[in-house]
Amino acid sequence: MKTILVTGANGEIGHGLITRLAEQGNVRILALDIHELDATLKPKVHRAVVGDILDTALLESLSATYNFDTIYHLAALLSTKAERQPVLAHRVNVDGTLNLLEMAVGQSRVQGREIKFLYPSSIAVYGLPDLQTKERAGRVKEHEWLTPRTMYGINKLYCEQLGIYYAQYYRQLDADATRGHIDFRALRFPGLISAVTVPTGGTSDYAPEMLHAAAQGKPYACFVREDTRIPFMAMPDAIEALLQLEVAPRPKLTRFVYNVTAFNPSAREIFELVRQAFPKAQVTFAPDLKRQKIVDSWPADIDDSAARADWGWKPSYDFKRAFAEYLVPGVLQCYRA
Ligand code: AKB
Repeated sequence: MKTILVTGANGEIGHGLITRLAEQGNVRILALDIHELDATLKPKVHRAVVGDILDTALLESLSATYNFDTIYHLAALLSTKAERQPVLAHRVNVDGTLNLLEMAVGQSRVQGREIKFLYPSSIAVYGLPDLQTKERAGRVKEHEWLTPRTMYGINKLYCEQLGIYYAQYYRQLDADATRGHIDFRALRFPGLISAVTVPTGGTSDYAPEMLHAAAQGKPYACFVREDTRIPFMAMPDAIEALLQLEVAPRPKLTRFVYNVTAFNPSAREIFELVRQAFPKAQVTFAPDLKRQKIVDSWPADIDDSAARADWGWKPSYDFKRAFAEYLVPGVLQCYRA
C-alpha cells in the first residue's frame, strides 16, 4: 500500500486526483488543505488535515507520523489571485513549495529511499512580449520564452528549478548519506476545464466559467477577446498525465519538466461549442484589458512532443470530444435540479 500526500487537496486538480487515486485502490491518501475537505472526498481519503503548507510544525508532525511514497504538491495561488496578492502568492507558492521539498528530503533520509515529488507547473512560466511574437512563436517548447510576466508564472518557474535543485544538487557539498533523494517530476499544464468544479483565481478561467454559467442558465461576460487563444485540457486528461508521469520509469525521462496539452481553441470557438450544447447561452465579450494582457503573454500552443516520446503522453480528449463526451454531460449532471 502506497502512502500519498496531496496538498491543495480541495482544489480542482485535488478533486480529480483523489477520486482517481481512490479508484485505483491500494493507496493511503493524506489530504492537506487550508480549507475543510469536501464531504464527497472525505470517504476517499485516509485522513483529511486542515492546515497550511506554511506551518512547518504541522508538516513536521505529518512527516513524523507517515512514511510518504509520493507527494503531489498541488497547493498554489493561481495567476489572477497571485497578481492581487503578490506577497502572499510568493509565500504560498514558493515558501510553501520549499517547505514541502524540505519535508520530502527529510522523509527520504529517514526512509532511506527516494521520494517522488509531483509538481503541477503551468503555461504561465512562458511570457511572450506581444501578440505578433505570440503568433510567430507557434508551439512553444519547454526551453523557449521563459520570461514570465506574472507573480504566479515566476513562482512556478522558480519552483521547477528548486525541484530540479533538490533532485540533483541538494547539499552537493555534504557527505552523500545526509543528502536525501527526491525524484522530482513536473508538468506544465495548460488551462484546465473540469465538468464538476469551477476554478478560482486563474486567468484561463474564462473557458470553464463560460461553460458552467451556460449550464446554469446564467449570463456570462467573457473577460478576454474572442480571438484569444491559449492551450487547454479536460481535467480527466490532466489527472491521467499526473498519474502516468508518476509511474514512468525514471531512466525513460529525459527531463524534469514536461509540457502537456490537448487543444487550443480561441475564446470564440469555445463559445461556439458552449452555444451548440446550450443554445440559450448568454455570453458577451467584455475584455478586461489587464487580464487580457496576461493571457496574451501565454503561448497560443505548446509543444508536448517530449512527454509523448518519453512516457507515452497522449490526451484522450480533443476539443470536440472533450465537450461532447465529458464536459457537456458532466455539467448537465452537475446542475440537474
Ligand atoms: C491560471 O489561469 O492561473 C491557471 C494556469 C494557466 O496555470 N489556470
